Amino acid sequence: RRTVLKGLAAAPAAVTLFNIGKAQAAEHNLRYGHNLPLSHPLHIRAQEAADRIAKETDGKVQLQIFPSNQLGGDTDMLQQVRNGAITFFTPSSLVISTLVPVASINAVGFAFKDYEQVWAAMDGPVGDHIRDEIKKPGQIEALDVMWDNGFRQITNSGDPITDAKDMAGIKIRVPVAPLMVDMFRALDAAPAAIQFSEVYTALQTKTVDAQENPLPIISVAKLYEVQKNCAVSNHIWDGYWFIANSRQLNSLPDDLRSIVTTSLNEAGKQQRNDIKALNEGVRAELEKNGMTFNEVDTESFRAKLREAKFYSTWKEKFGEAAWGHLEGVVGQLA
Ligand code: X2X
Repeated sequence: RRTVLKGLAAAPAAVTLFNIGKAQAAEHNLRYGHNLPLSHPLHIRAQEAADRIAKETDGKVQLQIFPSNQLGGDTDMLQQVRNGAITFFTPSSLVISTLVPVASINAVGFAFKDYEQVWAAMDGPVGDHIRDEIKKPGQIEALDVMWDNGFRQITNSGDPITDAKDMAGIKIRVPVAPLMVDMFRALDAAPAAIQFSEVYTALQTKTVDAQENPLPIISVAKLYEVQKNCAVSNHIWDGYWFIANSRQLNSLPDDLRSIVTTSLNEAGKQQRNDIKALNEGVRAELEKNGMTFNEVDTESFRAKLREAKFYSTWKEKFGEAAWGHLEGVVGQLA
């Protein structure tokens, strides 16, 4: 509760000149919280959408963005979007899986070969299935376009990780998601579920030795300052659902709601391109900042997961329907 009040009282991070010009009170103030620094494409594109919304609604709708966990950690923001303290939140598939378990199905180890498969699944049957589950309890819903987080890579500060056996005993931070804890336990690591807001400090103080995230996040969150190696594991793909509080979204007049959702969905499509481009370019920047990259024997990881019955366990948890949708796109898993 304290963090909510603190966050809402704070000035918006990026008040644009346009919004200052439109100083008269908006009729609809929408609040959006997320967990990433200002320099991440998710924030940049969302801010562009906010500017477009203000302009196209003649200032009637203001989308105020609270980046960088200003409103609290992911668990707090998930609660806030459910109870209407905020209108929007972008949890990753992992973060929302604490509420909607099937949402972590895209994070089954080594499910996707490339982005073509990712978007075929998430803009298709897998995404539809998850979207329905998100909506079921009646509090929140996901906008049509999912935003990208990326393929996740493992960083650490000890010896480089090149094979699954190198994971044994490694203290690794994972997002607060049962699937992630289970997957890294299956690899004989010692996973610790920690919210993103605490990751830099956890690495700096050596509470954990390792973490895993897409390269754009490793860059914007400056994790290269507290990590030495990056193993290019591509072990899972992760994305952000653009979640709305249903009551607030649907209480907007149709014309205004349409501007809001169209602006956000189109920004999401552009954000996907940004991440793709960054994935290709950011490695050189991270190397300049002292990180060393190495390839990994991904087959050793898959074999270890199979052996630990990771795939069969999670197939049962997610259910035949969801698993079938995923295999329909990526082929037989495991
Ligand atoms: O917490 C993470 O690692 C992050 C930023 O990737 C997510 O939001 C899942």
